[in-house]
Amino acid sequence: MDITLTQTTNRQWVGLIEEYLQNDDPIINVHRDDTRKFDAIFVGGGAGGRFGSGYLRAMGGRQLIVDRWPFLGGSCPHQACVPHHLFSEAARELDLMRWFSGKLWFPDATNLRASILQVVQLFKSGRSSAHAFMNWQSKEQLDLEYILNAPATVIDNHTVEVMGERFQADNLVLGTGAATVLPAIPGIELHGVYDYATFIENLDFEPQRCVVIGGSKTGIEYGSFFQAAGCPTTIVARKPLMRTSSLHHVDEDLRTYVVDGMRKRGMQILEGCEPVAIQDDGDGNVKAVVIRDMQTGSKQTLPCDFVFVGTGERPRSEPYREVLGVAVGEKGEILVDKHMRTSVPNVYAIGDLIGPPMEMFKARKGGVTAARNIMGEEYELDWTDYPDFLHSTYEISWVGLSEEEARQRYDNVIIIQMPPKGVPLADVPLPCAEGTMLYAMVYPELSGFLKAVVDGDSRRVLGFHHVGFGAKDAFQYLDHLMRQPGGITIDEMGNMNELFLNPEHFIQLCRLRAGYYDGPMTADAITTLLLSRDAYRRTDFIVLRGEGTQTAVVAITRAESEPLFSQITSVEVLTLPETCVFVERPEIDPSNRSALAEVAHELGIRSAGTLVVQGLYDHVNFIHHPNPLVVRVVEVAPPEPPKLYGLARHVLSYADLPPIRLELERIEVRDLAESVHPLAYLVPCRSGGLDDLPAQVYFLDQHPQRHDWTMIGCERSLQFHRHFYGDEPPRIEMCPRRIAGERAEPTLLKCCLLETHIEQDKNTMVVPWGADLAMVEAALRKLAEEIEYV
Ligand code: FAD
Ligand code: COM
Repeated sequence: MDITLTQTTNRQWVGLIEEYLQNDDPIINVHRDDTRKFDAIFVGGGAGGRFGSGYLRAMGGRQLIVDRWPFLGGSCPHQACVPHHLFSEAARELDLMRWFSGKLWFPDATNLRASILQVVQLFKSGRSSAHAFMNWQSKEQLDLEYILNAPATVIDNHTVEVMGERFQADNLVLGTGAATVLPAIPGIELHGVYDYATFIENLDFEPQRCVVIGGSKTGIEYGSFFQAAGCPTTIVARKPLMRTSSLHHVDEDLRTYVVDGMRKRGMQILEGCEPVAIQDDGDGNVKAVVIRDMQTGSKQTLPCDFVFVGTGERPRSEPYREVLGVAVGEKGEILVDKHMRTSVPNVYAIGDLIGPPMEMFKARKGGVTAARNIMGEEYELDWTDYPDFLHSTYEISWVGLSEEEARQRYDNVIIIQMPPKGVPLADVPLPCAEGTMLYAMVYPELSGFLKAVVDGDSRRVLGFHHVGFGAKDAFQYLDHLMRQPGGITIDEMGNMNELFLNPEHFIQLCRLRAGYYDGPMTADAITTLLLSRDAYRRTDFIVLRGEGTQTAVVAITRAESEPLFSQITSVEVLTLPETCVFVERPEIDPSNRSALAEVAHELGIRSAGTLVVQGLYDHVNFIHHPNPLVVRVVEVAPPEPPKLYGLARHVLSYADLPPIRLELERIEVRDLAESVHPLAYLVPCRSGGLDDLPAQVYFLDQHPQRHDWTMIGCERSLQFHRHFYGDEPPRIEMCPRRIAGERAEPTLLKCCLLETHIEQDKNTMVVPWGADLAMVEAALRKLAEEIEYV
């Protein structure tokens, strides 16, 4: 049938396609009166061929598509993406019904069984309208020339034969796609064994029990649909699900969420196993699948009446190898350069025919790339990195690096994850948004998963990973933004005007997580931020530095204490910038509480404030609500500094004590001396500065000749005097203990009557006159016993 001169409508096309699916006549739409040679013949009018043709035509070239089917668009609308999305939507609906069985407005779904056959038939009865649109649009809107329902045979690199007629072109673009390679096992030909294409074309019974062979995307997607429909399903896969070589950048946490979720819904997943045979029930129907554990070699028989082969597809390259001699790779994929040129001049190849990734974006962009180069443009396509997705009963999308990959390449990887690592899934009803709101309220553990992977140094987004619904679109834009020069930073993301509730909750939150904190210094913002982060197992407090010297301090608890890092589970904001002071004091040891208390005192920070010090070795520590124990040190002077005070300060520089601030109460020996006017003075020992008193000074420790002196000393000196000279001179009391009297406030002083031990006198600690550091430390510790500190 030649429709070249007919103005077609979508409705006409539906009828035509239905009719031509049943016969072998070609549908011809070729401008015979156009004398120009074709710039390119597209062999295969799938996504690659159709998009390439459209682009070439728009660039002013002449093209011809030849397809064996009576419609354009290829496998996508006929047997692949479109039915896949229908089945996945059905799976999502059915899954919801099962979880909510008998709840709210949901009917009892205990015995719910959806007909798989009916959904397949629904698709088959509707797909022609999508096909029709492809044909109509290609002809009436894009002005493409095509011959449909006619297989093409390539004769040479310029010639294609269709239904006995030869067409010439400057170039050929091969885009005939891929097909499932069925495993070569006994029973593969039995009734009841299907791949994605035959499942749609040939299913003629209602499956009761299914075995999916292969863990490909299709295996996971269709298997999830069968299980949700009420057909118990087992997936048999050689590798762990989602760890097949055709999927890259799969994050392990995301994978765990997905695969655990499938098991939670009753699917049996047998990884590390391969099929050995499919058993016949005696009537040519499937009875069971025999599988073998690849490690142990043990066999298992899985009864079923339905086998779905989801082992992935292989390019259909044989004819081109034979006729044109194009170079192919290990799996039969036609090898092309970034222009989509094959090894044969003027022959291009695109789409699934050139191997993985077998995705629409590559087919369409490949076709466009071939067209642009054919039309004289130098244009390259790099398909090595791309966003990806699949369905279980969820929509699962990811782009960029997984956490593991990022950690291998970057030092400062920041993870924003929902539910956070280590927190029970049921504790966090996030990410709730499109399609997960009901789950969030009733089954929080089913409300999805998301993860953002960020480079904390550059603040660039490295990867996003999502399980839920409705994020797929956002991911293709995220991919685009991430591929801009310099990528996209979380700060740029934070500037987006969100259409909230959106499944990508991390858009705003991610700003709060990466390194330097430039989010709001509010308790809510900080709490939200930290609850989505991990902390090192020894971290109990976090100091957040904002703009300038803005500083906040929080206390945290972690989910676990064993792993190196675990999720922060609670946050107590101790202080915000209004009450927190940050200083750099390189000479201060910030691990020394008393030193921190001293700086706080010096800066006038009292018990309502907080001081954060960046000190020795750039270490950072803080003192919160400084309220050090104030100890009065009553001590005679000289020497300078008074000895006990000097010892106590020394002790505070190293001992693990609560914050203590020393206040010196000097007993000035000179003042004592000047209170009397003797002929001479006798002082206990030669302490610096006491030799120029108003009268002659003698030192008791030198045992001088007896003079008419007045002694400045304590009880022990008097005992010495009695011992040396047999009498008692006039004496001015110098004993700190006596002078201090009874004290209410914590006091440290010394007494020469003590020799080997320290004494406590209510709040006063008394050490021997010749006390060492250990004794002073013990005295201070005793005074601090009642003090609570961190
Ligand atoms: P095809 O679309 O397969 O087109 C090849 C065309 O060549 C067909 O029209 C065929 O009739 C024609 N042809 C073959 N031999 C001849 C011949 N000798 N003469 C003339 N014509 C011939 N990708 C996504 O991005 N998203 C999805 O959701 C998605 N879901 C999928 C679900 C399933 C079950 C499968 C199997 C794949 C899915 N894919 C998906 C992948 C996607 O369908 C393919 O990557 C894409 O369709 C490939 O396009 P293509 O043009 O290379 O090949
Ligand atoms: C989409 C088919 S189903 S195509 O990519 O528009 O040709």
